[in-house]
Amino acid sequence: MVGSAINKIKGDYPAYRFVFFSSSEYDLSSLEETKSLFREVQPTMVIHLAACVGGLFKNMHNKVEMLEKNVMINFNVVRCCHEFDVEKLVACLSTCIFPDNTTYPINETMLHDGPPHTSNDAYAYAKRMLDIQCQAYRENYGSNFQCVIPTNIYGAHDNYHLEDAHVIPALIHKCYLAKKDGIPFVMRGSGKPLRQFIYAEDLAKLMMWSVEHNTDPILILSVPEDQEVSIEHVARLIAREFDYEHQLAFDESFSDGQFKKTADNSLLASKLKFDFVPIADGIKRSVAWFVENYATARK
Ligand code: GFB
Repeated sequence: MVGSAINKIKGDYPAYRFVFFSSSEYDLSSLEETKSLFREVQPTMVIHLAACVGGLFKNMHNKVEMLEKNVMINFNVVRCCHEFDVEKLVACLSTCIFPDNTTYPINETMLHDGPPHTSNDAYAYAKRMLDIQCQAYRENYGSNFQCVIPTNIYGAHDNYHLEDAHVIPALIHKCYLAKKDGIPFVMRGSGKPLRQFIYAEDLAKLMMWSVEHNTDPILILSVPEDQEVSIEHVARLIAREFDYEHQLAFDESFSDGQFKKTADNSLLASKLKFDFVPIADGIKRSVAWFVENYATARK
């Protein structure tokens, strides 16, 4: 999803030759395959987006894979960035890796101040190790290896798998099917948890800004705190796009996961004035993309 968003805006960066590839071409959990990719591409800069990701329910039920696959991918990519003299690495974490029992809003200094939420602790520790690995290379070799920390991402080219997807693509797919079959549109949990959502195309622009200008070792890439919304609000925005809000139902037998992970974006805001796509507009575009690309969308 984020790679596709960067691919969409690459024309705005004529100074760079962009090389994109997917996990079907190179398995980055293999050191040999990672080396052959670096040998072939000889990258100057790397935006590291490769990861085994998923929503709350995938994280809760696939902890071994979320830990081991991500640790191996990150180990190989960062190591190869060093061995192939990459000038700058921008690696991607997530705000779910911050401590769960903390004060809000969370900022870049609080990353390792306590355990993450149990629902995604395996994924969170794998991503925390990516920060530690980049830090180790900075200290030992002066490597220009940085990490950016987006909040929940959504947009076109998402993964719409009904069980493994993040909340927005999962609900877009569920509302699409519910309307088609004339049945209730069921949202999981209470709808009370709060999230900050960043539109993938906004994140793509901020990633490129980070490549060109960011000097901080870790940087939160998020909408401001006052744009935090409830899961119920998101479900209603999606249902309205399908003219199906009257059929919205809640299944509170499912977990709510972490109640909130409110992120402070003031470090980013101190460097860059950025107009984020409002959530209602982003959801309208995401629903339109899914309906148009239903046949080929990942699901
Ligand atoms: O995006 P999401 O799955 O993950 O959102 P997290 C979960 C919230 O949406 C919970 C509610 O409060 C769920 O109860 N929800 C309601 C649903 N209906 C659904 C549904 O059909 N599917 C899903 N998935 N949720 C993830 C981390 O946490 O955040 C990942 O586990 C990653 O590792 C991601 O960091 C950004 O926001 O809770």
